[in-house]
Amino acid sequence: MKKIISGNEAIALGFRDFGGVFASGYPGTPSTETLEEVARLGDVYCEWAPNEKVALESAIGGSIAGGRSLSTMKHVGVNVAADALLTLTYTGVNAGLILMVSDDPGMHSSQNEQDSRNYAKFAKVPMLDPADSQEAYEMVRAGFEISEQFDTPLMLRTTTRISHAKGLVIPQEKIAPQIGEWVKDVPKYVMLPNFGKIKHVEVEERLLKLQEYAETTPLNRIEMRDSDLGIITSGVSYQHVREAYPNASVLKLGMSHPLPENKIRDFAGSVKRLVVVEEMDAIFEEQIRAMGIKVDIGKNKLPLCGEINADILRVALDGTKAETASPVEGLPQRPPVFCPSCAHRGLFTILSKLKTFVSGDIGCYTLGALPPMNAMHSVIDMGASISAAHGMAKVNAIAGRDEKPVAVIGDSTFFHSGMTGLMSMAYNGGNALVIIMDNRTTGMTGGQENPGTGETLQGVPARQVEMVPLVKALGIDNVAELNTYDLKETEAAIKKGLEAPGPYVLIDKNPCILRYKIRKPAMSVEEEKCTGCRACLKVACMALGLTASGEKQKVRVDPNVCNGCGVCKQMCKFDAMHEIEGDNNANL
Ligand SMILES: Cc1ncc(C[n+]2csc(CCOP(=O)(O)OP(=O)(O)O)c2C)c(N)n1
Repeated sequence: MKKIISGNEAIALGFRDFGGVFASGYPGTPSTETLEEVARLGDVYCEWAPNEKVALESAIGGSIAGGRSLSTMKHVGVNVAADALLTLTYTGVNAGLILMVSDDPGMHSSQNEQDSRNYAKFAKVPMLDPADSQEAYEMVRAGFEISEQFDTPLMLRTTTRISHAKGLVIPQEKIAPQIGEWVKDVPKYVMLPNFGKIKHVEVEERLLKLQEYAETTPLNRIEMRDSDLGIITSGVSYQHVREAYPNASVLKLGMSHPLPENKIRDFAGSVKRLVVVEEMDAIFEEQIRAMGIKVDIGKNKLPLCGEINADILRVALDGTKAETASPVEGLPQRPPVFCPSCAHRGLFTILSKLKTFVSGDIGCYTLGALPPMNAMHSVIDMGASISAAHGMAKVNAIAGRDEKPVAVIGDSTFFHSGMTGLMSMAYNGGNALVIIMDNRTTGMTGGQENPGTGETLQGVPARQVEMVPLVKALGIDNVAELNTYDLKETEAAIKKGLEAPGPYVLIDKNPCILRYKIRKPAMSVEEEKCTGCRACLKVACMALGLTASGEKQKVRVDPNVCNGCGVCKQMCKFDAMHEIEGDNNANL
């Protein structure tokens, strides 16, 4: 039956339909829904790993044991998994192994804009680049076949638009999972230098064979139309090319690594003007130029940063201005803010007041860096809060500066890669205050399960890792609990942690109100008592607003949005805020 589904859902369906046995991933936009959909489909085993390295290594194990395996992650996740990937390429696979990676051109929801095609080149593995949901589905089958035929892991790359846009998928006949033998093969799977040297030669030979395959596979196709303009492209850029230049001839690369040199040469020879259209890095263009082929337009006109669309193409290729409607002007800015009654709000209200240096991390709490909190001063990658704070404290000590940094990290990020930093801090005699916002979910990516939630990806009860014993086991003696809904208590606890010598860990255990659907009575403002001082607005809650202009403006609470955490009430010196009695937020 035909379906209209996203690229992520299509990959999940392909995994289910084409003999998938084992899948492991770590959430990250825009890849997250893939594994959630595998879980929803239900027929195939899948799980969340605590980080991408573990996810890929588990999938490697699945493949060695004979089951077609999948590992899913966002682009930056491959950095975490790269150690495994760069040697996996030597061992090769037993059953087919696909690493699905989702890039985020335009950085809709990411800390950088890296182009994963670099990893395919770097790791010398084949990469497929679907241009719509149907291709995403079919490329799972092709991916498993290539992986098994060439004894290689394969990268299946999407970008945000391919992952999230919905399109038609016509499912194909299912291939039943067949679990192969679990064979001991030391020279293949034990990458000691002597075996590795042999394997490296094989990897180079494999790449040549893959190049030959790329020449003939229908995954790379030439669509000859008008020969005045020829465009080489792949993935979502193919859609933009077709929209902007429906009459142009196109070489569509479904396989974005390795490239089919002869096919490219033939195509270039058959068109008058050659254009290479690719988002982000000039991966194709550099290789095509290195083949000695003249590229008329590439990154000399097209952007290296952000997404491409049909308008950008038209402007770059022949300077024609797009005739699309311009966006409505004058709309109010809506910067992202913490959810009403999120436990992170109280923490940042106090950190903002104390003006300490906050070494931040990646999660919902990163919003603490934005106005009006302005209370996070570095954010690099997942887990960096603790290790960076450690380095800061060491240099502060050398410089004779008496200031202790604060690291803020969430539970999922702590499990992902914060634990090793904390262990290092304990081991190396560090001196930072670490605040773990243990809201028992991976909030930022939509509330996924993790080793602390007590549930698996399927919602089945699971072993729940307790934070306090874990932190103590890593070598930290000073561990205390924190309740960020209580501002006075939070301020006192942070001051104590900053004054105490050595590493100090505070753990806030308030659960994510969205994930756990927590509802509290809403607040209201007693108008006579409100002086309009706006102290409560410092907590940056979207439930708070001002009364209509004209008279002296006072604060009002939207009861449909307020979730009664009471943090704003604690900011009010005039006792103007109260819970609405009996209100159980029935509107929500
Ligand atoms: C290497 C890497 N993998 C995945 C992500 C996507 N991501 C951003 S924040 C985050 C986890 C947030 O969870 P947590 O630390 O518990 O904080 P919360 O959002 O719940 O406050 C994830 C998975 C990323 N940015 N980098």
